[in-house]
Amino acid sequence: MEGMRLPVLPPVFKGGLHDARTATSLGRWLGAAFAVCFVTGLVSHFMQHPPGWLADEIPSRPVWGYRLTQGLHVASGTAAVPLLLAKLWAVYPRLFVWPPLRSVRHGLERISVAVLVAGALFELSTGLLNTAQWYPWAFSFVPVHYAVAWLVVGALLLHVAVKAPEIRAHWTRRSSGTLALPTEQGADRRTFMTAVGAAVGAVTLTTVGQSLTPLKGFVLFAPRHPDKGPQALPVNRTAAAAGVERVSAEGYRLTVVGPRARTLTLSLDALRALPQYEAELPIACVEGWSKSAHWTGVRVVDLLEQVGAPAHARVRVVSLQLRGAYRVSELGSPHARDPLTLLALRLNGEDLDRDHGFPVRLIAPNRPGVLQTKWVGRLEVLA
Ligand SMILES: Nc1nc2c(c(=O)[nH]1)N[C@H]1C(S)=C(S)[C@@H](COP(=O)(O)O)O[C@H]1N2
Ligand SMILES: [Mo]
Repeated sequence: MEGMRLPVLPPVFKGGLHDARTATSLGRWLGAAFAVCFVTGLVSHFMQHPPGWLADEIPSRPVWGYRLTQGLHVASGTAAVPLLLAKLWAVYPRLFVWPPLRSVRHGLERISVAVLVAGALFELSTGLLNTAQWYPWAFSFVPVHYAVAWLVVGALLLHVAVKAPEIRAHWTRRSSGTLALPTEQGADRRTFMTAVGAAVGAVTLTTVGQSLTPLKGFVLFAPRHPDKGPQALPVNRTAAAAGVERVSAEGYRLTVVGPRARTLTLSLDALRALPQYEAELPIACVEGWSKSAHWTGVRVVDLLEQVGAPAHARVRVVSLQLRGAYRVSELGSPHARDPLTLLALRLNGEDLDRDHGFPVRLIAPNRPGVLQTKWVGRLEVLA
């Protein structure tokens, strides 16, 4: 190597915390956060977009199921932010290894790390912006966030496989024999890990309250406060934004279309005259906020019986809203049959606010917020 001149001298890193031990300690927490985030993300994906064979297998219980999984998804993603930043800080000197390519294996390893880092940064930043309902990009969030998640998981598994020997060597509390480090460095690492832990605790505590009501007093950074909004419930799309602010109580009609085009048309008064049921059910938005509320209305299953729908019927719920991604949703048969699935007329003891779907909205147990269709005008039985 003597005759060779380096174009740029690689920087020298003297800090003791850019070592494999620190990287492994952080990596296992980051790995755990990513695992929770990935699994709960899959749950969310398949509940929102079930393929045909799965549509009737999505259970309608427990009522708080989606509230829990999506709360975990957003909490684990948020907690991963300080962990990822700390991990990148611990390992960034490796960007400057010299020579940059030692072998084909080394090259592949570096490519997989590049994919992992880019993908992880992409997922966490798009996810965070999504929780803030801010979409400063041209692509459609859901399919891209979903596809890149697979890329990250693939690269992560590869990374763990490649690093298995180092992970094994540094996994236990005390690295053995020759790997043992000076006590001073151990103390530095403990301080660093404590600081990272505190950062994770702080971001979690100040955002998780948008889902976990007992902690709502700590909500500082979360984009939604669970108590803000009419009738103490947040609103995503208002009636004005959806173009349905002029729907009148007198002019309103609900149409229920059954098999062989058997149709039932009900005015709002007719709906109010039907047996009313109550349910305590949460709205659990994909963006991570959720809030339980008290709903009163007509059971969907009762309406289905009136038009002679078969027991296994799947149902399409159509909003009066004319445009927008969330104007139509489907109920798989477990949800359609569930006695807690209501066309709600009332919320927390009052007629629905326009922004919550007046005159009629769908509310069902264990269901993503995007599928809790507001301003419902039509139910169609899909055999
Ligand atoms: N027709 C219609 N229904 C809709 C939406 C919409 O944009 N249009 N938004 C959904 C979303 S994303 C959520 S989280 C819930 C929010 O309900 P809320 O505003 O009553 O809290 O409504 C859902 N129902
Ligand atoms: Mo939502």
